[in-house]
Amino acid sequence: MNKKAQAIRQIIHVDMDAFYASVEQQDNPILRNQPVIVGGCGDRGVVCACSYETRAFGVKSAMSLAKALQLCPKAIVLPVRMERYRAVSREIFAIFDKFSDRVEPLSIDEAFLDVTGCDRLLGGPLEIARNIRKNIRNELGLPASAGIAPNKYLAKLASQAAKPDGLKMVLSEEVDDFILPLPIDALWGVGKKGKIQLNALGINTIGDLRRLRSEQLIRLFGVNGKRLYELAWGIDERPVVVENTVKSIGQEETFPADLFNVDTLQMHLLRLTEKVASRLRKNAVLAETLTVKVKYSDFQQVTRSKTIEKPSDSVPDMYPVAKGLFFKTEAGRRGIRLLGVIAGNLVPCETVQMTLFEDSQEKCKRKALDEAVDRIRDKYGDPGIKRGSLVD
Ligand code: DCP
Ligand code: CA
Ligand code: CA
Repeated sequence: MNKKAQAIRQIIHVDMDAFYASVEQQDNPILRNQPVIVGGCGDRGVVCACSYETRAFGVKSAMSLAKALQLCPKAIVLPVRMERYRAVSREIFAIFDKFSDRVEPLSIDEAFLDVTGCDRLLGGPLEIARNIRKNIRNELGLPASAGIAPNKYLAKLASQAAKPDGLKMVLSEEVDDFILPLPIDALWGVGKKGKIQLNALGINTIGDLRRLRSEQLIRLFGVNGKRLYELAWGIDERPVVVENTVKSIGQEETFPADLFNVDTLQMHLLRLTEKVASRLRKNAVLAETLTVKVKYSDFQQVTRSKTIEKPSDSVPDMYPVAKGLFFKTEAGRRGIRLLGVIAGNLVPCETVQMTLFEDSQEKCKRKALDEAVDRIRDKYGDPGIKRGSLVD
């Protein structure tokens, strides 16, 4: 582990406070200082965002609206205006870009900035973070919290600790004081299940977790154990990855002879879907939409697209959608010379990391299978592996 390299990095994490709710309060002054809930979000009746005025009552995001209104009957519930939040998000990222050319978006309302070595031009990290928050406040009227630390993980914990509307810097020598008392679910990857598992072992804080050796954690949590061990020691070597400008990932194939046979075409469709899924995983992104592209014998081209229920990088989620789209074409009735699968509306797969231990066993198995296929493909090229359960 290269601790030296870690110590000299300066990472800022900025995360907007109660983002959707704050935008609503900013756009409509009547709502300011009022308990505001933004709800709906695909699933009926769920809290997407809740202003800090509601949090005193115990309202949280992902809670049912019914429960939230029980806790905070005076809350004003507003519908989601996704377009507006996306537009504000673009303005926030434009501000980030003014302060660093090393910006990694993590979601609609947060990013990491690597400001290592920026001191002379823009001031030290503290000054940069202050100015970013000031800019966001002055230009957009919105509250943001920021954390500064030697790595991404600690910077994110720091911004969390600074909320709402605050700034916190954790110096290398302060890392232990900062993280040891934190509950273990402050560690990336420890969700509800992981917490229960660890609590059962008498491990409640990150400090407690330090008592376990790396091997013990690996025995308990497999590959994730190593990562937990490092995080418990405040180690996180992941670099800030500048925005992936990839907007879609697609894979297509032109056949040597036009294909009429639907079964053969489905085998190709599965193979193409596997390749796309594999590339999604490598890029740490999830697809929100899938498109199947078909070129008929006469070169006429059609595409069929659909939004996937939950953004995914997994073949068992993606293939049934791809198949549905495929059957919306004239496959079987007309010869097909080209078939393609395209994943679009890519979103960072942060949420997947965050719920490492939340996943149902089934999902873990699928993921393990997906990753095994990735490894074989890396080693031997296209494996020709077929998932029995997916092929008719
Ligand atoms: N969001 C959502 N559904 C969730 C969680 C979040 O739709 N289950 C949306 C609404 C949030 C936005 O994403 O405003 C950002 O999510 P955050 O987790 O950053 O939460 P907030 O910004 O709302 O609050 P905080 O101040 O805790 O960051
Ligand atoms: Ca936020
Ligand atoms: Ca966020």
